[in-house]
Amino acid sequence: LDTESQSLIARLRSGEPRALARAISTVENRQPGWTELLKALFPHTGKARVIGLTGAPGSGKSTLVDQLAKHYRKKKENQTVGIIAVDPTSPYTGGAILGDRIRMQDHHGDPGIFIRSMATRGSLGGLARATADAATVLDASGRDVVMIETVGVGQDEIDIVRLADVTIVILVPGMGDDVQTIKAGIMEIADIFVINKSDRDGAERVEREIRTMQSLAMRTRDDRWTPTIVKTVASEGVGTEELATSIADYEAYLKKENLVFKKNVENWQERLVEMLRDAMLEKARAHMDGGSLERYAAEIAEHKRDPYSLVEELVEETARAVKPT
Ligand SMILES: Nc1nc2c(ncn2[C@@H]2O[C@H](COP(=O)(O)OP(=O)(O)OP(=O)(O)O)[C@@H](O)[C@H]2O)c(=O)[nH]1
Ligand SMILES: [Mg+2]
Repeated sequence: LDTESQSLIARLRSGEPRALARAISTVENRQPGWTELLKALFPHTGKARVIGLTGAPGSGKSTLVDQLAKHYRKKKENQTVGIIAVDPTSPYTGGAILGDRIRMQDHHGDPGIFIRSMATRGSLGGLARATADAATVLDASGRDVVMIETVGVGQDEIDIVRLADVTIVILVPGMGDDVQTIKAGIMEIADIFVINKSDRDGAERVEREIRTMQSLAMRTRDDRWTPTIVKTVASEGVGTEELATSIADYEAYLKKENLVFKKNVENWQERLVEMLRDAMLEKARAHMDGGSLERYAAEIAEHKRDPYSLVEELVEETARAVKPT
């Protein structure tokens, strides 16, 4: 590592927000030295509690994250918090992105809360990778709690929350947001359900639906935990304490059942596959000039060659090229 990187790491480890922002940008944008940086930071990770929050656009994720952040700051240990808000870039919620940024300025002035928004859909290495790497940097910087907010819409989100120690799925009453319409995949990842906007009619109904779904579940979870349900009114701070207690309860449960390590191994297994896939693909691409992929695709579409032999050839070529001489 050059002296500049070393000094960046030292400043980051002492909690300096500017160093933190710079390091996250470096890994997020895959700037020169990003892997070296992550390699150097990895030994300092594994201490932060990572909490993932997901839910439909406008369900109150940011408001809830905000409340939790305040809670952890005040709570006995005066914990430091890092927040990653994965921006919804879908045009439907375009207006909400700006709203997020403004609302989250709330903590400005408290260096104990660091907020970063990621708008990197389609970036090199993918959104899930970028988010995971940003979380690694926050962890290494000594943040006690890392919260990741993401809109619960698809596989990307499931991949993102998978790296969390605790996953919270936020539902709201009404608005066709009933349990039935929520993607099954999203419902399954919840360790805790939050019914936010409980000041509205229908919170009881959502709770009943979750209970019904739980009683009908085809199989019990591997960890045998029954996800808790917490009702909140995030905009008023109602239910924040109870949610924090539920989070702590689940963490205590994992510890008591010796499941923390197991969960970590499972997470890493998935992430390793992804990292390997990325790295291999990158190597393969390095052997093709920019236009090759498009040209190959055209040849296949025209039935001039078959994709199966092509992939075999490319894999062999790449393997030959990376073999040490
Ligand atoms: N009535 C009511 N409004 C709430 C509650 N919690 C949040 N809101 C409001 O709902 C709106 C959306 O809240 P956000 O926290 O931005 O929601 P979000 O899920 O982060 O939204 P995106 O990031 O755009 O997906 C804001 O106007 C909040 O003030 C609640 O418990 N009750
Ligand atoms: Mg938000």
